[in-house]
Amino acid sequence: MEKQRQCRGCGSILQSQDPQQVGYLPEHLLADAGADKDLICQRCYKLIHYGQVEKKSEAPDPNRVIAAGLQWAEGLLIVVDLMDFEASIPLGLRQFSKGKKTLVVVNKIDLLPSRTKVSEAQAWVAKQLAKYGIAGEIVMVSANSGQGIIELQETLFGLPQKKWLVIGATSVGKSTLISRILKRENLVGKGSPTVARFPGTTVERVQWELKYGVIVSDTPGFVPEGRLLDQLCIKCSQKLTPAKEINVKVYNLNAESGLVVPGLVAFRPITAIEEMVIGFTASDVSWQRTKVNKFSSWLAKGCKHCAIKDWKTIELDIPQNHDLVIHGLGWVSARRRNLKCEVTIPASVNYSIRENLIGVKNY
Ligand SMILES: Nc1nc2c(ncn2[C@@H]2O[C@H](COP(=O)(O)OP(=O)(O)OP(=O)(O)O)[C@@H](O)[C@H]2O)c(=O)[nH]1
Ligand SMILES: [Mg+2]
Ligand SMILES: [Zn+2]
Ligand SMILES: [Zn+2]
Repeated sequence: MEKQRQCRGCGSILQSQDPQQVGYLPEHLLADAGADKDLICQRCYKLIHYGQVEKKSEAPDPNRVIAAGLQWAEGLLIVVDLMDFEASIPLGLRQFSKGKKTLVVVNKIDLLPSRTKVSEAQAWVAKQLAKYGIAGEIVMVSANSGQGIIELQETLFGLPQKKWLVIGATSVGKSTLISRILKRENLVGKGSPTVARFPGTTVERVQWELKYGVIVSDTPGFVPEGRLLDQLCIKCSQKLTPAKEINVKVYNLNAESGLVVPGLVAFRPITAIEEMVIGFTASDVSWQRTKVNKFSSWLAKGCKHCAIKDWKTIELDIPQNHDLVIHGLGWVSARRRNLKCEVTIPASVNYSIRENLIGVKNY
């Protein structure tokens, strides 16, 4: 039987039968390529050269691919997204990481407002991880800017484990991280993992050999339960993936005025007095201040492709200096005192209340 060949960008098994499925490459390109040539599928080609694909393709079950990777690995690089922390925590991994060396790589620190110190965010992460029962050395990085990557490489090269599985939720930046390491090692000649601003880019496991026999393996991200980002069309999920420093805005709200992200969420304090609220979102979306009686018309203004039909409205107390996080969207923060509020979100989306990531800390 002819050996199956893999796309070097996303790991898909190359095929010439179905353009709708991952790994498609027209027959003449696949048949004519020399056996040692690195190939990339049509979807990766479009992503790399035009930064775009129109539709999500059908892909293998990421959990099956991750499970096979766990059998192979000696060490785990668990990647989490600092800007979508709760949603990207791999709770299911706790049982698999036993007996394996684990590094928790906290990515996207370049998106922190410039006033927030990385050391302060790291202390916050340590406290949160302890709550979730996740152990492992924490390394704060930005795969995009390269911050923290030298430290990560030095840690990796100093350890006896050689087989490292890079693992985490979709879109946390696993492929960008590997790509950044390959660049630093001058290994880009061998191609690099495909990166895209929407979830589900990597579809099979792809391995890269670094110095000292260290192998890093890219994996497809697991899809977190209740994260808005995964439930939207490609265009909308691109908007919710922050590219630049996150949006931070202060609002004074009362019982008649609240905040919306059109088509996605509405938030209002239930209070007699004026409240100061800080809203955080990705660079390309923002909370908008509006009258509470306009909420339903704003919520109806969603994208046609991912129009949301089922909503839930929840009454909550946000303690002072805590955030209400809408998974995969952003958060609002109560500053002056505890805040009683009401939030309307898609029925399938989760939320969390946590200590401030950005701002006042009482450690
Ligand atoms: N600002 C910023 N964006 C990042 C960083 N790392 C990755 N990204 C962006 O996050 C998005 C997803 O990156 P990928 O590397 O494709 O993420 P992944 O974890 O491999 O995703 P899947 O393959 O879908 O599981 C892209 O838009 C990246 O540019 C970072 O350090 N900072
Ligand atoms: Mg990837
Ligand atoms: Zn590909
Ligand atoms: Zn949409």
